[in-house]
Amino acid sequence: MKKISVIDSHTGGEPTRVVIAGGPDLGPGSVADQLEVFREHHDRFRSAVVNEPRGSDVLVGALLVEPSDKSCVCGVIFFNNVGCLAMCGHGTIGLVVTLAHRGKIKPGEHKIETPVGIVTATLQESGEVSVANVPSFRKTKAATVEVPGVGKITGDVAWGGNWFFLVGEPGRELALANVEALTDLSWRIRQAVNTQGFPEVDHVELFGPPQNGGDSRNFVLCPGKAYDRSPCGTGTSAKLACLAVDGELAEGDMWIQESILGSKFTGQFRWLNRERGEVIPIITGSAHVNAEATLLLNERDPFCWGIR
Ligand code: PYC
Repeated sequence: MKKISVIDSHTGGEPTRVVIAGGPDLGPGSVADQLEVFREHHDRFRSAVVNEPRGSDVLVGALLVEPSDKSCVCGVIFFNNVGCLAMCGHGTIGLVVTLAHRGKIKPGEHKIETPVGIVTATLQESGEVSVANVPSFRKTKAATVEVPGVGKITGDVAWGGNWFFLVGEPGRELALANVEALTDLSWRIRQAVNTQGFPEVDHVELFGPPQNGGDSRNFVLCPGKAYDRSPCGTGTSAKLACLAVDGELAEGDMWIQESILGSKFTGQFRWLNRERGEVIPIITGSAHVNAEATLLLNERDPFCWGIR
């Protein structure tokens, strides 16, 4: 019987499961190198941790690994129901709150190595966490794609630690009652975007007017077809990069992004390279630990490695 120790939390409603013991040995190297080993040799471990019957399509896993940069408190590989994520904003906030819950860190600044770069998380005395994310930028403004069954949809392609297609006017109200329609629309958009020039896009982000005191509400569809219950840290980062280059938000000003649930992240940015349109987004939010558990993997269980 294999045992895996995990701590669960949620950030604005979006769950994170941090693997604190029992993970595979990924060998030496950077977290990007370790991600390749994880992808190549340990995909069933990923599935066992996040997929049914122990998890769900919504759950994001966070495997703690050795950082190659020793100034970092840890390295992390994020994963979901279908594969690995380059970065995860809500997951980083969940990870920091989990490390604090375990007494591993105190309020202050903590660097974390991800496969796409080092992020700096600040745990505040209040328990809130601010994440200075990886450099973010817009690749393409106003790309129009033909979406079968829908028509032409225009959006921006931007990187915020994952690749996003951001649609400002999706033509549907961003309300929980519309989740099925929003999921169907976003999935169609993603397929059209991927086949019509942007194969790298893995998340679709729809925007609408705020309903809970923020600046905007979003609906984010993740690569495994689950929607993000939080405002999505990497999605908010991609949005900040677009706002910055369009001159719609000034350096240091606050942008409050609501999720489809109404939970909020506060975003700000600082310029990294104004000519190239590169910003460092800073995303602030809160997470709550809600379980400490040991997962049991018994090879005699037909669904030991998850339902995939
Ligand atoms: O917060 O960056 C994020 C995220 C990505 C996928 C789910 N959450």
